[in-house]
Amino acid sequence: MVSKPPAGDPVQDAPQVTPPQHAAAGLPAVGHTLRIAREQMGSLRTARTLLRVNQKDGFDCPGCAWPEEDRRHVAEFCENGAKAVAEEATLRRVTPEFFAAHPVADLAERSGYWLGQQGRITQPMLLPEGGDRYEPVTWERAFGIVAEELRALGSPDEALFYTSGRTSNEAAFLLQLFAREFGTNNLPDCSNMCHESSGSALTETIGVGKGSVSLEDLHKADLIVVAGQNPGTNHPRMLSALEKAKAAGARIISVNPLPEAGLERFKNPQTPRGMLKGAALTDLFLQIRIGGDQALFRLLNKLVLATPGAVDEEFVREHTHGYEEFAAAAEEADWDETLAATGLERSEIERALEMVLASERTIVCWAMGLTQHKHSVPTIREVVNLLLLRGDIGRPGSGVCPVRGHSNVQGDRTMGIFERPAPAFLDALDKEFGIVSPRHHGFDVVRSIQALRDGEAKVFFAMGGNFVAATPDTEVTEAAVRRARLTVHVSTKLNRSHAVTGTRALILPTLGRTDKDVQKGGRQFVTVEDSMSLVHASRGNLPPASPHLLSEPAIVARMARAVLGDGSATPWEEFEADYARIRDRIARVVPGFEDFNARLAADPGGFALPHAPRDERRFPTRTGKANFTAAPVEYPRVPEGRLLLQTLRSHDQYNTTIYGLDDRYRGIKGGRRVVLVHPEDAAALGLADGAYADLVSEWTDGVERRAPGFRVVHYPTAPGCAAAYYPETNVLVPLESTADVSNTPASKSVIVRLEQSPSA
Ligand SMILES: Nc1nc2c(c(=O)[nH]1)N[C@H]1C(S)=C(S)[C@@H](COP(=O)(O)OP(=O)(O)OC[C@H]3O[C@@H](n4cnc5c(=O)[nH]c(N)nc54)[C@H](O)[C@@H]3O)O[C@H]1N2
Ligand SMILES: Nc1nc2c(c(=O)[nH]1)N[C@H]1C(S)=C(S)[C@@H](COP(=O)(O)OP(=O)(O)OC[C@H]3O[C@@H](n4cnc5c(=O)[nH]c(N)nc54)[C@H](O)[C@@H]3O)O[C@H]1N2
Ligand SMILES: [Mo]
Repeated sequence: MVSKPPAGDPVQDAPQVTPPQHAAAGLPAVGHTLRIAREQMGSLRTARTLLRVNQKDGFDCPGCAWPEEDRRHVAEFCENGAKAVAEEATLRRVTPEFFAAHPVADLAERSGYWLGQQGRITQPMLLPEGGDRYEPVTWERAFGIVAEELRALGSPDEALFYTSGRTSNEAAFLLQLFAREFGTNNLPDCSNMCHESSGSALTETIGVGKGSVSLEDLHKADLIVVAGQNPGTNHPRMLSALEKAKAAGARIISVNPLPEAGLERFKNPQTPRGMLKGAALTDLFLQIRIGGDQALFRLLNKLVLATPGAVDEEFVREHTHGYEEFAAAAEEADWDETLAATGLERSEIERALEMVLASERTIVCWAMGLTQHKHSVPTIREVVNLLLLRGDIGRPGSGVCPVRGHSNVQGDRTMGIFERPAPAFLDALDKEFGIVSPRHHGFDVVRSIQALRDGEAKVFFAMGGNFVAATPDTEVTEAAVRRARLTVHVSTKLNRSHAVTGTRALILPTLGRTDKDVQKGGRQFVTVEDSMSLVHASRGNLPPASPHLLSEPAIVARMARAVLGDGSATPWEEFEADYARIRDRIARVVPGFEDFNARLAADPGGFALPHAPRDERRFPTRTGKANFTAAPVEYPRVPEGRLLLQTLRSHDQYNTTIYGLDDRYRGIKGGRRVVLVHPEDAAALGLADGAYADLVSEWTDGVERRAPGFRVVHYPTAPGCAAAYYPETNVLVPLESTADVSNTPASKSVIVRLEQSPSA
């Protein structure tokens, strides 16, 4: 299987390479932001829009899920948040004339960058059966087609309802309600590819699948471990919190195969001093081999256990379960094996231990570097073991901090977007709406692709996102999606998923975060939940990109009426007219949302959801205690002459949305088809810096997956490891290569060989 770079792209992918930088943000970042914003929005709209980001009466930044500081800066956004806003608030438009001029086959030849640059979609579009291009369609006809196809299914479980994490609480609640009234739990979401491993590990160990810290906790911590995360690019506002923590005396350990600029030094664009000088953030950089984290934490745990007085015995006795078994397993940890698994020096691990022991309040933050491996769930459980040993859950300044991606991915899950809902949730939903939700589990993302591939699923509906580009095994996935009877995408912008269609396809254009939303009941706002369980309102203020757009809640409500007809007693029309009525129902179904509307009215800045381990050291697990766990230590074994490839984000992208072709902090300009390789590995493979190579993934199924023409960049990554950007490399990730338990694609550990190729 070969994935070629798209042919129909006027922009040449011709990467230029300079040495990586050692600091993030600061003046160049501000200039870069304003340039991108003005190109998309013009000067006036740039000023109007960027001033509303993350303000109490404004809209929630559509970038990442990092929370806002309580006293907000006038400019409570970052370079990459501004890019996300500019991408949505752009003045460019994709009209029916555009679709008339570009058959689907033509769109399929374009790069994701080109597609995104065309602008906001203005009208609902239909690709009819046998047609070669999208045609305008009325909303009524569009929902009629969805109803025809859904009603024609042999079983509701032949339909899939995907959600990307930008969807508001209100829209997400309606979508899961609709799916369950229709009769399926097939609610895959981007979380399945993202923090599912965190949710799985945390639910098992502490009873709540969410982080247990607030911003104030970060400010109070003695030690913050940042493992498998690149905040300088992906959560830039987190750097302000780390800076604040450091100023208050915290120390920071970063665990990463790459030296990431933001973690080394941060130039805060919101303070004059910060702009010029910047602060060193990391005290100890553990340049770990990809997938070595479980071994590292296991050995640290053994060393903590062996240190007199280091274990919080009272906490362990009162609040935990499984200590003996875990301690026995930790006892087995071995220095030699750990050094081999991690590639670290003994002295580095000893230094980390000293810092752990010196800390009374430790927080561990992580993102995709920990969640996208075969053994991600046991890795995160091992992190929890350390915090439990030290009593670092449910006291100020300490805890677990999985840093979420999409701005409302956590909220969507809270609203019931989950293929394996808890029975208590379904009971409450059924009682409120007088329905009978299916109790059997639905399909997650990987199972959904398999179901499409095997003909078990026939209708694919996506609330946002870019399914075929975000998912693994591009060739397999695209072929699977093409087997569908109908594909439907609720989207703001054009992307590859609109070009890879079922027999019929619909594009339903929708309002974004920045757009003003007016319904029969007046001007509406929506709500979101950030990575620290804070719920707050988001209100767009720009005139919508076109008069033909519908909001996401309106789309679900109208689809539900078309599909369910008189069979549904749910007041869909009322929900569309006034989102406060949706929130009234959320308040009665979802714990923690009692008096939802009243609390928002009292403080639009929002409220924190309850979190039993954080608030009262109560652990709602199977055992009623926090669980120590003792899984065997695993790490990837890479055959001779092969490298372990991680697929990650550049600085100029938001997942599959490409803002530009630079990765400034890593010194890459003007191209994305690069592979970062340690100079010694490159030398052993005979690959000079600037050579071109095909990346070929080797998996147990014997199928050869190839991504051709990557420029080799000699780069200070951990030896044996390589890195290249997603989504170009998704073709290399086998569909069946997933994390145990969470079934998350193992996008951070792909065994590859590099074959020299003539050129790009
Ligand atoms: N600007 C911008 N912001 C974003 C996004 C975006 O694309 N652009 N995406 C959003 C989303 S959905 C998400 S989930 C987050 C993603 O945020 P991140 O998780 O920071 O994103 P990645 O680029 O995947 O980076 C993974 C990091 O983990 C490291 N890593 C890889 N393998 C390992 C390992 O085995 N061990 C350790 N310790 N480290 C490892 C990599 O070197 C890299 O620094 O960001 C969100 N925010
Ligand atoms: N190889 C590899 N694969 C990965 C990852 C990786 O690290 N490596 N990361 C994974 C992760 S963490 C994630 S979260 C997924 C992301 O998977 P997705 O969430 O599916 O992908 P995005 O690229 O974020 O989706 C972008 C599209 O969303 C639409 N959109 C934007 N705003 C809105 C809106 O307000 N409403 C609606 N309806 N649509 C909107 C636009 O049309 C845009 O093109 O990818 C995963 N895939
Ligand atoms: Mo994500």
